[in-house]
Amino acid sequence: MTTIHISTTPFAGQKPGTSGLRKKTREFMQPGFLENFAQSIFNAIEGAEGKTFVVGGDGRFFNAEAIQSILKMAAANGASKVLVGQNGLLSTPAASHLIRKYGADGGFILSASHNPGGIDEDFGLKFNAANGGPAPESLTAKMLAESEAISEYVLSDAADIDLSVLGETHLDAMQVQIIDPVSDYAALMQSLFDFNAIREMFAGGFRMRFDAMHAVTGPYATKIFEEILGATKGTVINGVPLVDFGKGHPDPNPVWAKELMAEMLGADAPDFGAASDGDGDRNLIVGPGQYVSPSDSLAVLAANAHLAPGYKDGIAGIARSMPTSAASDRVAEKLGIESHETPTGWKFFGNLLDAGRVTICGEESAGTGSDHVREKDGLWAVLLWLNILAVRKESVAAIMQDHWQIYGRDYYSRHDYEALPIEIAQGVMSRLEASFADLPGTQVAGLTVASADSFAYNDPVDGSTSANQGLRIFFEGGARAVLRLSGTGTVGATLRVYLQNYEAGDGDLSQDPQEALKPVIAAAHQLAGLEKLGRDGPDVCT
Ligand code: VG1
Ligand code: CO
Repeated sequence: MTTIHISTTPFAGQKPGTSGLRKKTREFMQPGFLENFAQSIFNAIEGAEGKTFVVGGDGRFFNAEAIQSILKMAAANGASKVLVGQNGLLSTPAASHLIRKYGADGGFILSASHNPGGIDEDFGLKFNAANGGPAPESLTAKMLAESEAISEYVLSDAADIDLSVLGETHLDAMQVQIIDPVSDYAALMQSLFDFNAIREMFAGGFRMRFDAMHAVTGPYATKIFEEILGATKGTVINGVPLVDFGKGHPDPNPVWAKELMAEMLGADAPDFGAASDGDGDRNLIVGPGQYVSPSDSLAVLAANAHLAPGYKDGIAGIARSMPTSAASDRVAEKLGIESHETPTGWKFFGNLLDAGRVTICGEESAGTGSDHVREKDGLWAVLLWLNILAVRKESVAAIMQDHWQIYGRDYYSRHDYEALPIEIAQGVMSRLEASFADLPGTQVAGLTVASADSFAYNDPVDGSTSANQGLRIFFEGGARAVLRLSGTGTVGATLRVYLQNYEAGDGDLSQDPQEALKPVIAAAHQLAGLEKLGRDGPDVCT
C-alpha cells in the first residue's frame, strides 16, 4: 500500500456554483478531473491529516466510482476516518446530519441534485463544512484558487472497498465505516415530529402518494412512511434509486413530477401528495386538486411549526432566499420574529442558523428546512406537513385558504429559459441593469416601476458582502419581478424570471397564478427585452 503522487495541470472551470461543482458526467470522468477538484478541496481546508469525513451521494451514474477515488485520496491525504453510506448512498440532509452527529470535519456529497443523471447527463460534487452546511463563499473561493494552481494530487493504490457491506473496514491506515444511510436520519425525524399522531392518521385511512423519482429518497421514504408510520404499501412510487433516475428529471415540480400531479389533480386523489429531488433536499407538496407553491409552503410551515414537538416553543426567525415570495415575511411579522432575505443557495443560511437567529429557512425552488441540519430537507418538509395535517385534521386546500385569508396571497411563478447562448443571456441582464437608473416612475404594461436594483447581501453574522445576486424590479402596488442567471446548469446559461404579486386576504384568492401575474409578466418582458432571447416562451413554468 503506497501513496501515489500524480502530476497534474489545472482544468478550467472548476468554480463551484450555487451548490457545488456540476458538469456533464463525461467531463467529470476525464482522467484527473474529479481528482483535481477533490485535491483542491483537501488543500483549501488545509489538509486532511487526522480528519473525519462523511462521504455519500445520490446514486447517479459515476457515484460509486467517484466515491472509490475520494476514499483513496482521503487515505493518501492522511484522513483518519471516513463514514460512507451503504452502497454509496446518502441524501444531502442525511449527510448533513451525520457530519453534525459524529462531529466530522466535513463531507463530500456526490450529486447534481435536480439535474438528470447518466453518462450523457450531469454529475456533481459538493463539500460541506463541519457545521454540516454547504461550504460558504469564503471556502468555495479557496477551492477555486487551489484548482487553478494545482500541480499534484495523491491517492492510495489500495484496492476498492466493498461498499455493500455494513461495518468497519480499513483503507490503508484510514478507518472506513459503512453505515446504514437511513437509520440515523429516521431517528432524527422521529425526535422532531409526532409520529404517533401521524401513525394514527394513516391508520384512520389517510392516503398519501410520495414520488421518490427513482432518486435517493426511495429507501428513506419507504422506511419512514411505510414501515415506521404505517402508510399502505405502494404509498412510495419510483422508490428504487437508479443511476439514470429512470431517465427522468428528478426535479420535484409540477412539470417534472407529472405522474404524481396527474394523480393528485385527478378523480379519487389521495389526501396528500409529495415528491423529492435527486439528492433528497427539495420537496413538492400537493393536496387533492391543490398544488402548494414552495414559497407558500414555507410560510404555512413557519406559521404552523409549533404544532410539531420539535418546534413547540416557537421559532426564532425565518430566512428566505431573495427570489422567494414575501409570504414568509408576513408570518414572521405576525409572530414578531426576525426575517431575513439572503441570496439564492443554502450556503447563505448557515451563519443565521448557527447563530440561532433563524429556525426555518426556505427557497422558491422547493427547498425548505430548519436548524435540525444545515441543508434543505425534502422529507422533513413532508413530515412537518403530515404533522400539521394530523393535528389540524383539515385538508391541504382548507389550510391554504385559511392561510391566505389571514395573510393575503402572494401569487407566484418562476419562468425558466434554459440552455441559452451565454452572451445572449448576459446581454439581457447587463442591458436591464444599465437601464435601472432611469426606471423608477416608468409606466409599463399598466404598472409603474417603484424602484430597481441589483441585490447585494450583507451577512449580519460575519459581515461579509455578496454582490450581484439578481436584478430586482419593484412595482407600485406590491408586484415584483426578479431576473437572475442560474448557477447549477451545465449547458449554456439558464435565465430565471421570478414573478410575484400580492392580493390582500379579502381579495380574489382563487385565481390561476399565471392569470393573476399577467401584468407583471408583461412588464418584465418589456423591461428586460426578453424577445431578444429568441424563444416563444419559457421552457419551464413553476
Ligand atoms: C437552484 C435553485 C436554488 C437552489 C439550487 C440548489 O439554483 O434556484 O434555489 O438552492 O438550485 O438546489 P440556481 O442557481 O440554478 O438557480 V439543489 O436541490 O439542485 O442542490
Ligand atoms: Co437537491
